[in-house]
Amino acid sequence: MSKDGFLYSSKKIDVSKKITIVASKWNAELVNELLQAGKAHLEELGFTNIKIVSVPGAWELVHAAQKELAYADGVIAYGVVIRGETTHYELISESTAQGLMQVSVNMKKPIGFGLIAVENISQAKERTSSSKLNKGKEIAQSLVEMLN
Ligand code: RBF
Repeated sequence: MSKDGFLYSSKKIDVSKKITIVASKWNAELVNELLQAGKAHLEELGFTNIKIVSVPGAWELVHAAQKELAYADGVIAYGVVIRGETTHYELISESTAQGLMQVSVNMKKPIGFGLIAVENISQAKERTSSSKLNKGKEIAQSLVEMLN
């Protein structure tokens, strides 16, 4: 069980597993909040084999995830897509989501899906700020559960 009461299965967590966090530079400040929360949770559990890979935008998360899964046991992908700032919103958010799912199925390895797709910057802050609903930890918990 993690500190906040999230229940992992009774099996001991294998903290030797290799995890790569892929994170996009678009909306970097917000993405960094997710990354820090996720990484801190993994470290709290005892994972030491954590690699961070930075990519230009959400679109590139798919390629990086596939490349990393050639040797990593699992990947967490963090990105923020904001509708207000991009007419590409649907294209980017949907294709990234589908791409990550496809990679996970093809590589037969889990991916923590941390693409935050929102209407505006205030919703984005709501889901990423460490004082609010930061989703970074929750997504890391899902990956650990799947690795387990
Ligand atoms: N990447 C993001 O991670 N979040 C975004 O909100 C975002 N908006 C974009 C809007 C436009 C108009 C374009 C052209 C790109 C955007 N990208 C965004 C970057 C995209 O994920 C990718 O890095 C670039 O298209 C280069 O391949």
